[in-house]
Amino acid sequence: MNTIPTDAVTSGPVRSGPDHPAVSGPATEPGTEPGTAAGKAAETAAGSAAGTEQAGYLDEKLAQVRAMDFLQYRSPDLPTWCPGCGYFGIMDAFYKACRELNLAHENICAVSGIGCSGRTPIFINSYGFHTLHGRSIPVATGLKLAREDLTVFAMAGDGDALGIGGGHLPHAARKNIDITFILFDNSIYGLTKGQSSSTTPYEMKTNSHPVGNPDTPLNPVKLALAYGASFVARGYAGDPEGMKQLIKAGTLHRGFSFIQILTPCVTFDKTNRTWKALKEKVCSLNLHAPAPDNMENAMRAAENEPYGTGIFYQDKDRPSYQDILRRMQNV
Ligand SMILES: Cc1ncc(C[n+]2csc(CCOP(=O)(O)OP(=O)(O)O)c2C)c(N)n1
Ligand code: SF4
Repeated sequence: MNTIPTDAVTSGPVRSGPDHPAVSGPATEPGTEPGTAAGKAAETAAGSAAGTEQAGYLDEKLAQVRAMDFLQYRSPDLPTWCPGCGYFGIMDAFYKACRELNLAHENICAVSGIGCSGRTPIFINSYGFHTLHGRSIPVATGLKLAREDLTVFAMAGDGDALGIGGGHLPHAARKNIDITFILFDNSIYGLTKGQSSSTTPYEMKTNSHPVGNPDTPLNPVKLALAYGASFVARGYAGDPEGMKQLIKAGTLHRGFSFIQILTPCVTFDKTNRTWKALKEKVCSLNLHAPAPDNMENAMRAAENEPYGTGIFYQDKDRPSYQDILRRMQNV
């Protein structure tokens, strides 16, 4: 499993923050007293060695980033997210997926609702809609129906998609609208400062429920399966390579693709979905059967593997909404 410190260096801020401390200062050699002349000389030497090592590391990473050529999908606007936010990793994976699919900038449209996750279209070098709260899916649906040639992404936080916008997911899924929906699931309202969301665990203390959340959380993967999504997957913000593969697969899938990304809100959740907790719990999905089109299997995994990542379900044969409309118009 790749983790943020090794892979997502291009999204600078993700390397700092509570669970990803910045590169630590020079260490003093054992046996040299800090503060003495010998100690200071040792500190200076260690410091310059560490500096050289860090510069070498950064040069190497920069060369890798240039070779991958995915920064063309980033807009010139710098994200305003908190240092350490998982969203940097998600966007890193998104840019790389676009690059590897060789998507034409002018044929991509990213549609978001409201929230920290709502800002994503601003940071993509493509067309985009920053719509109303909870409305990324219906706007993306309308766009796709009007312009089938576009690659349409809908992006939303857990509050946006499953709270105020929770009525839209079932219909895009059951109709099999050919869009890719990315759920930025940090299990909290980030933008409005840490209220409980539809995926906040039972009894977790939040700014809206200081003595504990009284509500039972939704299971987004189970919902997507029950609603009839033809592609259902889960990724982790600390695994850019895994997310990139899922976004690519979801984009190539003809029909409604649902991708839940487990991601931390480092500012308003210090106890539940932290980098540390996610790193310990996230694992590859164990589906107990090879075929991803086995619904029973997928449902069991959705119930039993809350931190399993990978593709839960894919039905490649189901016609998309537009395929159905075309067929009906031709009879
Ligand atoms: C109609 C309406 N109701 C409430 C709000 C306040 N509001 C803005 S974003 C948000 C929730 C954001 O949480 P989430 O969707 O999980 O996204 P995140 O900020 O964590 O990315 C709320 C309640 C609003 N902008 N509009
Ligand atoms: S408040 Fe949370 S979700 Fe929003 S940018 Fe900061 S860390 Fe990310």
